[in-house]
Amino acid sequence: MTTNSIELFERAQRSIPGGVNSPVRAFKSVGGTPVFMKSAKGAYLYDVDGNRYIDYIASWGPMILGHAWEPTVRAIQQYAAYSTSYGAPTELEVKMAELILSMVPNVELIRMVSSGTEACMSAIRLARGYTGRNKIIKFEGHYHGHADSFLVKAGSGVATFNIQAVPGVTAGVANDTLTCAYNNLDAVKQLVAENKGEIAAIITEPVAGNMGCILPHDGFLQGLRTICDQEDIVLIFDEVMTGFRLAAGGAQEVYGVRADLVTYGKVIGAGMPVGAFGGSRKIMEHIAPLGSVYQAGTLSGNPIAMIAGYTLLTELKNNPSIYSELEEKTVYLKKGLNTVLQEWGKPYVINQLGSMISVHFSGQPVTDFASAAAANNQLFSHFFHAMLNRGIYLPPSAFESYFLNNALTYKDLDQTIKAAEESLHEIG
Ligand code: KE4
Repeated sequence: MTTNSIELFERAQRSIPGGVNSPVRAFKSVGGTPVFMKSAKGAYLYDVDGNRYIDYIASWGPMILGHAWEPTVRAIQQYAAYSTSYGAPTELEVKMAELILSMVPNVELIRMVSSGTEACMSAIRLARGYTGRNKIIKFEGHYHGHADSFLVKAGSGVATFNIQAVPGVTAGVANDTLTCAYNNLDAVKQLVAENKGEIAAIITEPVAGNMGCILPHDGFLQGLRTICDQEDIVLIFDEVMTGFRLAAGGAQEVYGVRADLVTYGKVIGAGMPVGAFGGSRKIMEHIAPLGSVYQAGTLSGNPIAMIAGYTLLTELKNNPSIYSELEEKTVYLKKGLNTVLQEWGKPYVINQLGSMISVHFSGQPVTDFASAAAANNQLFSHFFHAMLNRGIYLPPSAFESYFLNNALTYKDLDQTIKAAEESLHEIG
């Protein structure tokens, strides 16, 4: 029963475009009415009709230790009483920057912003200012936020709604964004050769999470590193999703490949609005006020967001076993889903790394946007609702990764696997 959600959604559409403040929340690709949440605790969400859900979105990544994690809540309450914003530098920002630098060794300077979009937008501007070049390469199905340069063949909501060309993005901007298939190093080499000396940056999700979860092929990231070294191109890892989720050092630590610039979001704010971009001093020194690449933000380094993120990152740094616990839980879930999907007997693929996982109803490996889009995503919509009706909250799109939180118990995982078995039986 979701009466209150239905009423709220009707009311919301009278004052908010589509009734939501971010398109993927609208359930448009899976159909039906979005569920309005009232509260959450640990691994569980509670909607406005009193239904409980086991959460596999984790607010699209941030809630890695579960919702309303006590130390973060207490820190926010304490610091909010001092003021929620100063518009002046604070020690909290210095402590946060020092903590991130201690966890990601190749980041020598870091700038805080208020979203992943801002982080990626600023990183691209910096790469262009540093190199004096205009073009960037991004991969089809990757999503780096909604800045104009990135809305070319993007993933996440842009893919979910199959928006081929986003109105409002000028041809001039779009022409400076080159795209090719993820995991296709030859295609990257061809683009670089065709645009010799014109490419400022290659930006990639080191592990893609915006077309489902898709891993880099062996050698792909190192291949990008080599190309960038040879061509003086800035390599940007968009770790808004993977940063501090896959490991304390993110995908850079997992794959042993170092980018020139790295962007962060989600986990570093513990659910508060935070993004960041950082990298080598020689590049970051071009950012104002040191250099002329201008970037700014009224609420950048906001004290409440800083103390929330600092509290969470400190826990992750001091307890690296959290990552192995998350991996073990995700592998357990993967094994259970594999069992029920094999019994179901139709084509499927599960992609997983660390606590990122996604199920694709596909008879071929899902390794790039084309193969993700070729999956039976209509069937995913039915699976999504069958799971939702059984109290399992998956991302409402086949073009998203699921995120596990460490508050999940093995009982929750067993309940999820059971719900999947029943859902697959229901959808036939
Ligand atoms: P935000 O501006 O939404 O904080 O971050 C943009 C962004 C940048 N880079 C990556 C790899 C991302 O995944 C994101 C945002 N992720 C989506 C989920 N796929 C946010 C959910 C939403 O758009 O509501």
